[in-house]
Amino acid sequence: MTVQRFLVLLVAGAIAMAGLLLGPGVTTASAHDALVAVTPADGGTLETAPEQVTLEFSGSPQELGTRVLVTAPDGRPVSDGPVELRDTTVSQALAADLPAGTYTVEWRVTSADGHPLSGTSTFDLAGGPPGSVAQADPTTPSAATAADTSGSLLSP
Ligand SMILES: [Cu+2]
Repeated sequence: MTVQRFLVLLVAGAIAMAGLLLGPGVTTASAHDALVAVTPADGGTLETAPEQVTLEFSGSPQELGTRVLVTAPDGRPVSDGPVELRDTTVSQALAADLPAGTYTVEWRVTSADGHPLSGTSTFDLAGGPPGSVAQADPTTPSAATAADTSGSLLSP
């Protein structure tokens, strides 16, 4: 047992040394788990509302300290229920009836080595119900008003 543990530490030390030799970027990547993918993708646009947000990591995060906060365009939190951890995947269910607009995903997980990781991503939900396509251009009325105002100022 003791010898095994010593060997593990020796190997871990060798890996750490290799990381130092290869540069700080590589050291960070090998020391902590990292976010591999987020669904919906950061900056992506969806036609239909997602039922959940899923984060995929390079290792298995710990449950303690792991949370995913999803915020609607109006600032209202839409996370529904507790976060779920399954192997290297963290998923957060979302409320139904999500309005169109930009959503923010703020996540924080405890990586397998105990270090906290966090990040933010966004996604856009297009649309509204079919048929409610174009809204009136808000610049047209104000431009007309400005023209009217300048016209009345110029007239004697
Ligand atoms: Cu770490």
